[in-house]
Amino acid sequence: MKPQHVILQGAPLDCGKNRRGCIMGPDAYRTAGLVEALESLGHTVTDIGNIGPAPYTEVIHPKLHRLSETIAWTQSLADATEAAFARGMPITLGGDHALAAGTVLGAMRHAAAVDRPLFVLWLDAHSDFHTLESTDSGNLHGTPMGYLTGRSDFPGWPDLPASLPYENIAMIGLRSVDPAERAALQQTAITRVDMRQIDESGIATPLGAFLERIEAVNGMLHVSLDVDFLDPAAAPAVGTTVPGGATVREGHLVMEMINDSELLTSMDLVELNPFMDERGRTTRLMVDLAASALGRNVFDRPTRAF
Ligand code: EXY
Ligand code: MN
Ligand code: MN
Ligand code: MN
Repeated sequence: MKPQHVILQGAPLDCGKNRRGCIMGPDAYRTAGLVEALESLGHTVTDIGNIGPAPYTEVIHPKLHRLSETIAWTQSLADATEAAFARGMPITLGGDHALAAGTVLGAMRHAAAVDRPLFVLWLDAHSDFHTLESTDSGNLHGTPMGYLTGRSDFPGWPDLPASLPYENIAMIGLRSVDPAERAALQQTAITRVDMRQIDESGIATPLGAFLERIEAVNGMLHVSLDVDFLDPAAAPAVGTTVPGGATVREGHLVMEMINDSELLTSMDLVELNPFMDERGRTTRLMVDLAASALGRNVFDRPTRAF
């Protein structure tokens, strides 16, 4: 990837589920050396620090956890991400996956302003495609794709400039999709790549096809990387572990292909729960993967030998 000016923004959002800990994510990435890793690749980095939610008053909802706070974060993160595009490439340090409602909305606004189509690569065990009605858990980190695609009303949430087209989404790594999500996904043109397909055919073929479609129309690419995309043996620091996930090499291959494509325009690193990590190894892996997406080869580490 050509040298970028990276805008790091911390989003210590912890309201998308009950288990606490993602609030510590942004500082864990900083501690693990994300800024230095990106600078060593030739990029310049501005860390704007941590963002907070827009002002809000929590109104207790009978089913949905911390709905008002999540809406307030969506507002502030959409504004911050849109503003960051004026200066460089936004990379958002989560925080749980509810934050993607705001970051992708910000990217959608920017894409509309520059008249380019936005594509989203969702690297996750889950589809996060619930509506406010279909979620059983009431955990809003399971809903950002439902919101962004406009498949249902999200009253009180920021308006979308337009719905994110299903054709512009690829979900890779799926292995925990609720029945209501599955039924809805089957009605869409979202590219869905589950772990069985990855086992049988590899991860490069569907990803390569998606990247080619983006390149063909001069699209922007937002990557939303959920820690639980990875196998919990490699990445234990997440509250929603699902066995049978992507290997370290599959993760790096995805990032290396993204780097080669020169298509990346924004990224989220989400669901890291440092409270559950083992001597920082999940955090370091996420830093390595982010660096791979922006230019580092896995065999080219300056600080650690194999
Ligand atoms: N589908 C489940 C739910 O709605 O509660 C689990 C969602 C987990 C979401 C994680 C972050 O990707
Ligand atoms: Mn997720
Ligand atoms: Mn997930
Ligand atoms: Mn559910």
